[in-house]
Amino acid sequence: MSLKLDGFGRVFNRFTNHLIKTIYRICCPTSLTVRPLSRKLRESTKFSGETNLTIKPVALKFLVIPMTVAVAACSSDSDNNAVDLEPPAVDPDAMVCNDADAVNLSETDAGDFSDDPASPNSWPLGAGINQLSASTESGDLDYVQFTVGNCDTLDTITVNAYSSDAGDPVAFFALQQGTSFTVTPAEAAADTSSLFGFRHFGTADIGVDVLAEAGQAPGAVGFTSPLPAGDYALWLNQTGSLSTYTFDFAVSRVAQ
Ligand SMILES: [Ca+2]
Repeated sequence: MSLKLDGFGRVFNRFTNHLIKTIYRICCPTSLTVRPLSRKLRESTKFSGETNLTIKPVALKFLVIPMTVAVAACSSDSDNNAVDLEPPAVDPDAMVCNDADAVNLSETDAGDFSDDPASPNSWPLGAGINQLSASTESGDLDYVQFTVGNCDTLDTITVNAYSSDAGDPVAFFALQQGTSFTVTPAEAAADTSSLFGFRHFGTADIGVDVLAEAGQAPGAVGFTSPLPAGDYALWLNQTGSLSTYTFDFAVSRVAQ
């Protein structure tokens, strides 16, 4: 970025140039060169270069003009040259990384998972393989809310095991973002647009990562795995015979 300054005396030019550069450096990450052309005070102040700015009247000198030029030049640079801004500084006190290890959640230990979408079982994930095990059948809905901690990502959800007493080959799961599930099964059946992702799973999916495909479900909000830190609600459903399932939730932790 280059600006040419015209219309000030020597001392005022130096003062103005310094202010422009200082303010510009605060506003923009790119360098700026300001070159005075004349020491003669004129009725207007002109700047040439990429921005070709003209600012009147000169009575707005000292603070107003340098600030205007710097901000205008910054805006011009941002619009025309797609300036990459520095990422916002992260407050270390506000960003505490999760340090928990993987933890399993099962109906064997916790009892039947919640049937209430507004109050699912809570499951904070840790680094490693977190296993979710339960059984479901017609009339038994399972709702679980899991949390991916700061500095963690949920990379995959792999079907570890699935079996059905009467040979029902598939069950169903869906995801929403947040701490509760807000869509009823009937609403989801009619309109999937409020679901973050969903997928059937069953005997044919042992060893398969169902997270990635759930994010590509037609009509859903959709996502690309891995999932970042945040709260997610899981709805597991089987409209057929009693089926048991185990998922492996694989969580990675970014090195600190
Ligand atoms: Ca259950």
